[in-house]
Amino acid sequence: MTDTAAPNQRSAFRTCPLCEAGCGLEIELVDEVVRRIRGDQLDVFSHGFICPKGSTLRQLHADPDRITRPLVKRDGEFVEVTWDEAFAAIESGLMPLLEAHGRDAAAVYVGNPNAHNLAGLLYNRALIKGLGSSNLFSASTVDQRPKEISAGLMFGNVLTLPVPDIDRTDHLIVLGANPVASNGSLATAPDWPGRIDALLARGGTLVVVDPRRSETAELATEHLAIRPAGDAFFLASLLHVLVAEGRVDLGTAEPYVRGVDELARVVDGFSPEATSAVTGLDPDVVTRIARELADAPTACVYGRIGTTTTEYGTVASWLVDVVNLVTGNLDRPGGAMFTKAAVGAANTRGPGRYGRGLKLHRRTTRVRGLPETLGEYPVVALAEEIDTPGDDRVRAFVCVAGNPVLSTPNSERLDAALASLDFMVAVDIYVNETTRHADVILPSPSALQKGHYDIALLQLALRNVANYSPPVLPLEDGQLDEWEVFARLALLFQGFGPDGDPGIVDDAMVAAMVERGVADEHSPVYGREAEVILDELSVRRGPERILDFMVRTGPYGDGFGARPDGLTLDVLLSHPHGIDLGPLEPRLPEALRSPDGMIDLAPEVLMTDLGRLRDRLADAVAQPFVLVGRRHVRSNNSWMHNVEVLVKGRPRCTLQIHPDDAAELGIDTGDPVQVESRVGSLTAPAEVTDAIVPGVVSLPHGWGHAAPGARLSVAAEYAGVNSNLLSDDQQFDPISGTAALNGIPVALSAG
Ligand SMILES: Nc1nc2c(c(=O)[nH]1)N[C@H]1C(S)=C(S)[C@@H](COP(=O)(O)OP(=O)(O)OC[C@H]3O[C@@H](n4cnc5c(=O)[nH]c(N)nc54)[C@H](O)[C@@H]3O)O[C@H]1N2
Ligand SMILES: Nc1nc2c(c(=O)[nH]1)N[C@H]1C(S)=C(S)[C@@H](COP(=O)(O)OP(=O)(O)OC[C@H]3O[C@@H](n4cnc5c(=O)[nH]c(N)nc54)[C@H](O)[C@@H]3O)O[C@H]1N2
Ligand code: SF4
Ligand SMILES: [Mo]
Repeated sequence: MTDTAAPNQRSAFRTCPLCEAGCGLEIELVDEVVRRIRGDQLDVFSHGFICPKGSTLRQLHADPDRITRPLVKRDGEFVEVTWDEAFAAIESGLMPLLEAHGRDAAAVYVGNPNAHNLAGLLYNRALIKGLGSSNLFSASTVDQRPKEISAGLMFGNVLTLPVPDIDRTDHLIVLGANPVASNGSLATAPDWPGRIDALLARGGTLVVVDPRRSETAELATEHLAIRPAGDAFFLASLLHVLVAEGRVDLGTAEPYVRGVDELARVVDGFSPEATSAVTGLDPDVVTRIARELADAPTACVYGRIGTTTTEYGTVASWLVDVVNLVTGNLDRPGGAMFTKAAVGAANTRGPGRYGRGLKLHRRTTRVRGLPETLGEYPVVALAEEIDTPGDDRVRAFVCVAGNPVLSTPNSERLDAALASLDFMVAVDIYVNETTRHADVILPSPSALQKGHYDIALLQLALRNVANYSPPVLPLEDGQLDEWEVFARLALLFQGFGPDGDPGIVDDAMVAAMVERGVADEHSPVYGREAEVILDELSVRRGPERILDFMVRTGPYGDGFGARPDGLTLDVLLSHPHGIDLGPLEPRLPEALRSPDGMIDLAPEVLMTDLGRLRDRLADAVAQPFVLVGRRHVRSNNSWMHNVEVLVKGRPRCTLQIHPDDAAELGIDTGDPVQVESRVGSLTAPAEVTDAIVPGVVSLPHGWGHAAPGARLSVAAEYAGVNSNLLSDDQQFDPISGTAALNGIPVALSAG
């Protein structure tokens, strides 16, 4: 925070927590009221860039619909209660269920905002451990889980995933991502549009592979309109050409790669001619794209949500990295590189290169026997775990910063299942489509009242940067901080009653971290007295204390004296615009964490799954219509439609359809179209556009705000429809359990 001219005015600087880009914000306050939010010109990473959502932290904070006091449902209506009453209601509603039916009687869903939230990232684990249920679900299985698994299998750690070095590359291929709207994902960088402009300005090329001519495709040198779910086949064909033409070159990664001999087995049967019916792409074009990749001085393939959320998500995610690897582009500037994050990265701990690797599928769900990944079950199984009778069914639900009724498949079934629960508690800021089913809602403070360090996403940044923002505004009198809510829930779940002291959890967590550090020969505090370290940290509590320890023991940290000019939380606090730790550098083999210290090019489970793709090639039946999603720069998943400045104007929840298909159906822009899938149906207004290929229609997710009992007065006026009424809980990628949110077969009729 810095003081400006008038004593009642000041500017504060804070990282935007709304998406992965993490732009720096300059927040002007007058009399401690936020007046204006702009891009922070001095931010070391974003240099003043923000999107239209960034400035709306002000409206979100001031939104009269935002919950600021705990709510308990009495006779079907939410009433405001004290914190003590709310926790007492959880104790009396939940604990008897757990005692009678066991811990698995409760399920947890951890939603997307937790990924951008210090309290969520640090304290959720205590809550989950305290609950002790194996029924853990999260947004990961409607998102990035396939990429985490392919990275875990190849490199040994799920967040050791290569990011596209777009600032230095000559040739970028983007599959199933629209960073001009989304601002990028699993590739943290503010201002993707500016970075793409710079790529093109320096003579580089951008190829976008997408069934829609997206905003990013509009900027591209070339757009390939692939059929939905075609990416794994397209990538296999690129490999086929590279192998057939003797263009395989592992570059500097070569000494650390095993499985190269298996390449022939990977590509067997996937010539561009063989995959053309599934991808919809001309074989000559695919062959040329492969040659261009091999010829480019540096190149990088980057795949995102359109590649992960399909039935072949894990194979596609794997093949992206294989293509980068065999064109010599892994771990070199301009290719796909590994970030060296200041905080929290598993790939900066320990001796380097060797690790435990990834174990998959250790247990399965009760009803369908779907396997676990990274300790979680696929969210496509959540509804059935609640609504399928049985003594061991899920009867209670804890929802932390999630809105699965709008964001997960077969929503109608989940909506009904949540209504049938014996007890539900939510930690959230709105009464929305999901939280309306809760018996108790515990509010978290607004973003402006919380400190911020993006522990997760800075591990995937396109530069090494560190940036901590303290809270801009204080908590209200008596308001609990979000970490205190999580800690108190953790104690309650463990049986310590409703009024536990959150400090107990906090102290125990930091003590455990310090104990581990002093006992770890690779930690800079190895062999030191835990008491002395704890004492040095004791000026703070909560997330800031834990963060201080993580920063100081991280790769750039001061090591509590070992490296006196290293980073501490104090150093971060004195750099409100962030600290630039430099461009990404090659990190092989030290970044690996695999059991044998090698990159596995051909993990067995993925090699086996290729059989499923070969079967698909054999019966490539043309589907009538398939549905895909899309994002808009003024939306953020399901929860920012209550901000008037973001939703006003032309309706955005439209069904994009090609003019030929529209003509066949006899519809025009604005006409209602009925869309039906195996699990549900809805009616949406048509948007006739040649930006989408024939046979494919697109609807954005996160809309459908007409639910009775929700308190979203603005969003209700711009309700739209919920696209996940159509996505199918039986259609998913079997390795990761991730839902196929793209490529859903649908039938259309004029509505
Ligand atoms: N069809 C289709 N479905 C999709 C997708 C798609 O592309 N197509 N995308 C998927 C993806 S990638 C994701 S990540 C998921 C997201 O889906 P979810 O994980 O369900 O997340 P959101 O929709 O963002 O809902 C976030 C919730 O957190 C609340 N919230 C916001 N800020 C805070 C906070 O600071 N603290 C607390 N406690 N609560 C807060 C909001 O009110 C809201 O209820 O959706 C997925 N669903
Ligand atoms: N404005 C905004 N920004 C966001 C979000 C948001 O909701 N709004 N959500 C955030 C979150 S949680 C995430 S995970 C990221 C996601 O960020 P992105 O991955 O960039 O997601 P989208 O913008 O939905 O772009 C996905 C693209 O994939 C295309 N597509 C669909 N199916 C296929 C397919 O089978 N193959 C190929 N090649 N393409 C396909 C779609 O047409 C679309 O253009 O965005 C984040 N940023
Ligand atoms: S792109 Fe927009 S929403 Fe994302 S961090 Fe930047 S300002 Fe926030
Ligand atoms: Mo996401």
